[in-house]
Amino acid sequence: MIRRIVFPSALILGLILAAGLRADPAALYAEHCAACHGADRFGAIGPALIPETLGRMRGPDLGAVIANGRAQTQMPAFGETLPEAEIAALAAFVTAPVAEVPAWGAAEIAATRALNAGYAAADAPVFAGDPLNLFVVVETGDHHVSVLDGDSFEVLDHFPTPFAVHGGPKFTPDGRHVFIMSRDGWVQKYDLWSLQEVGRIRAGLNSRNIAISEDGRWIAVANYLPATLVLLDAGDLTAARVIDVADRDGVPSRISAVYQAPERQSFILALKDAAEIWEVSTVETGPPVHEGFVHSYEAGMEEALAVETGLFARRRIPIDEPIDDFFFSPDYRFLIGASREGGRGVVVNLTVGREVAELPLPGFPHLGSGISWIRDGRRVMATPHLKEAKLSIIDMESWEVVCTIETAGPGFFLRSHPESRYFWADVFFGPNRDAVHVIDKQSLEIVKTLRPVPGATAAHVEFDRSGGHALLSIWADDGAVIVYDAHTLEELRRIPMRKPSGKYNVWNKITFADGTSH
Ligand code: DHE
Repeated sequence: MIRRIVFPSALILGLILAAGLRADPAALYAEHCAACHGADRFGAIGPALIPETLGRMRGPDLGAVIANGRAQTQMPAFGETLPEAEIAALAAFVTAPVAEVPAWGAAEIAATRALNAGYAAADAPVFAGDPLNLFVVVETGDHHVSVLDGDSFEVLDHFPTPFAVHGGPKFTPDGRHVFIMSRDGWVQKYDLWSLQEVGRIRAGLNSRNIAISEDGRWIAVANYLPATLVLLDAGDLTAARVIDVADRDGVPSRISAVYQAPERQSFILALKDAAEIWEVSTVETGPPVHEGFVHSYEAGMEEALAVETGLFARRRIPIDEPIDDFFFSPDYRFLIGASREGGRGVVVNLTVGREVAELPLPGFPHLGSGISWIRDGRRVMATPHLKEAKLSIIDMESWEVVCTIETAGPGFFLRSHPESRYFWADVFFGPNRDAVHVIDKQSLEIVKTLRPVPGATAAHVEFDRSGGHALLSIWADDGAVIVYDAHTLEELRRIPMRKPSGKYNVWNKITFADGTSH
């Protein structure tokens, strides 16, 4: 019989203390974990065991995973073989910072590149449905992705991903290939016509997100560990360039996130540990040199900030404070950013390269989940707040917060579609995390609050290509994707899934439809 052990976190320290010197966690790690998770804890056939990844994982506590194993993975249960104190010591050991980050440059990255030997590119989709109305659904419960036909809602494929996928997958402009990133820095390429993995490569040790260039040729990987921006060839997954990310004084910085700016043919990224935004060209002609931007540079900085030329040329835009999270105007002239703790947002004109407005945004705004649409002839955007039960609606011409909408709790994701009169806002935190608000885009009134599975987190919505259906995730191990009629808001069907998180419609993503994420 399997012994199920649950570790209330308060017990862990006591157990370690009680174990005294008996449990040498480094020796325990070397004996029981290193073969799969790497001697340096940065992963091997198993995921990296470092605080940068583990601290962000939702799910059972670490002691319980070590004791009980992970279903449907090679992670065994140690509850029968190790005393509780040793399990607690191991859990503490793998959540402590790692003293030394291994080198992860072009050679190390190249050594991880693994192409699928069985992959055969199909000449046409191997299924009958509309290839541009597919959904890619990330199932975090079993570390798989399901490919869903957006008309019949049939699951066309269910394939394994690297451990702990985070952020939105990125699609080639023709919608044929999708790139998926894990927190451990793996980038997986999948062919949506052949329904097969093409290959994967580990571009970082702990990564933030990825972006694809406007022409579909390059994938930018934003890393926390090490502090690099890696440019992959989207065709064969080779690393074309590894750029060390450091401020103008040479101090390394993590990247908050990177996005494609299609109108500018560039990637835009913000540095997390330095007050700089970078624009990296994705065309041979280098970055667009906009009249006026140079004047924003401080005196004496010209040399450090000299404009580079050619493919991947970088332009630095100095700002007042580092930003964690950001959003763009649809023409990519303006970046709206915030440091989550700062209580204020800033608007940066990317063309002239300087801050042009400030916004009062307390309560950890989650601008990365922002959406925008036209209301009364003016473009507005909405952002949730991770620590306040409200949404802020911002006028994108005057840069004023025009109103806030009270919600049943702090939310995480927003979604809409050009053909929908509503936007959907989940309540991700607190006792009402099973609720989702449907809000009229013009009146800004909550027209309905759905609570499809009382007690279970309901979050992240995506529309189909036509805007006629909205799909909502129930984030539970025996969860589901629920399909709603997006006009009547009636539930139509439930598709069982293992803790589905984000889902992404090919058409909405490749057309940058108003209401979807980047
Ligand atoms: Fe995310 C997207 C940052 C925690 C699920 N999240 C993003 C993006 C950023 C970001 C910058 C946009 C990247 C992109 O799509 O290219 N996320 C952060 C954080 O800073 C935060 C708060 C802390 C952290 O862990 O890093 C955070 N995110 C989470 C979670 O805990 C979530 C709910 C579960 C998980 O998988 O880790 C989560 N984040 C998501 C999802 C998206 C995302 C599903 C894509 C949304 C979309 O519709 O595009």
